[in-house]
Amino acid sequence: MITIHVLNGPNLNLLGRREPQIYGSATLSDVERLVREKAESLGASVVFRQSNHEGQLVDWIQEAGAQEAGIVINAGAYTHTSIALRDAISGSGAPTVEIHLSNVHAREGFRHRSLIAPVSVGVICGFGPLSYLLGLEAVHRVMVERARQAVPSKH
Ligand code: CA2
Repeated sequence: MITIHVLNGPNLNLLGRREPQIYGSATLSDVERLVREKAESLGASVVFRQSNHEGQLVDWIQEAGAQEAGIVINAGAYTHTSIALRDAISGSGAPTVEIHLSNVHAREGFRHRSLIAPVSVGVICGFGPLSYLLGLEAVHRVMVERARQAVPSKH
């Protein structure tokens, strides 16, 4: 079974409780419920986690890689600063989709740069909680396709 780790970075535990004009009113638990429903419809297993600590996120990325799982990551502000997360993603070999609730390109200049985008399969931003579901579907499709290509053809 395909397993996807959905990882959330700093301050995302506050979702739905502060700055609803930017991030909406859904809490992280609401997002987790939607993600679990989507994973079930895909027939995938999901691990959903949040940490405010960079090293913890590095450990979880390594864990996903060791389990040959995929990753959907909203790295929060670490997206724009963390070489450690970038190295962890690239070293893990896990297909990774970077996601954001907000459209980071319509916001402050410092949010336009992502250190993890170049080592991710792709980036989805600006769709609120739907970004998580699109990210889940995208990484699932990539993993199904990679598994199909790994099976030797009969022809
Ligand atoms: O749009 C996103 O998903 C972000 O990853 C959210 C990060 C921000 O630093 C990124 O540039 C874009 C911030 C997450 C903090 O979320 C809060 C939620 C509610 C109240 C305060 C912060």
